[in-house]
Amino acid sequence: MKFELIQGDITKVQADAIVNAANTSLMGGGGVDGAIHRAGGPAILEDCRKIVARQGKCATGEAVVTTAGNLPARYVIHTVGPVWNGKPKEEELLANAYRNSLEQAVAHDVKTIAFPNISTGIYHFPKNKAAQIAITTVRDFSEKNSTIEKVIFVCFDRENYDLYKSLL
Ligand code: AR6
Repeated sequence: MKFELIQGDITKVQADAIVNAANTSLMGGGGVDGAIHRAGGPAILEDCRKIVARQGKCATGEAVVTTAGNLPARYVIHTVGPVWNGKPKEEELLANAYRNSLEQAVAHDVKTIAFPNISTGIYHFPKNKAAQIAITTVRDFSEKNSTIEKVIFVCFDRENYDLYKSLL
């Protein structure tokens, strides 16, 4: 598995799947979630509604898959990161969000996947801790799985980009 690091807007990234930092309602929001729904168009929300009708809300740490609509990707993998309150359980939930997104990617034969820095915006997870969890979780997963060829970490802000650069 190859790792790539870029600074920019995930809606512009060409990959089989891009990951969305959603909320449990799956009905859209601000941050990267808002950007993905705006750029991808209404087909994404339509799929989200169907998923919620079928199986209810998406629990924190879980992941679901929809079309990517007009985005240059095949799928959007929506996962829900934890809101940061400083409890150890939140670190586990963030790791689950990355792991379950990767599991969904494998199930959909995704070879290239792009991740935003889940939970580090509106949900206030400390960026340094989040970057370590993201990289460790993806690396551990890659040791057991060889079907995903490339993981792209997409950092929107310079602080995250610099953190990832030094950790990778
Ligand atoms: N491309 C890549 N990364 C982005 C983009 C973009 N276009 N826009 C923002 N980021 P956030 P969260 C970065 O707040 O903390 C939503 O309302 C941003 O700089 O999007 O998981 C949801 O509906 C930050 O580093 O997600 C939830 O309610 C990272 O993406 C809630 O926010 C995550 O920031 C989820 O909060």
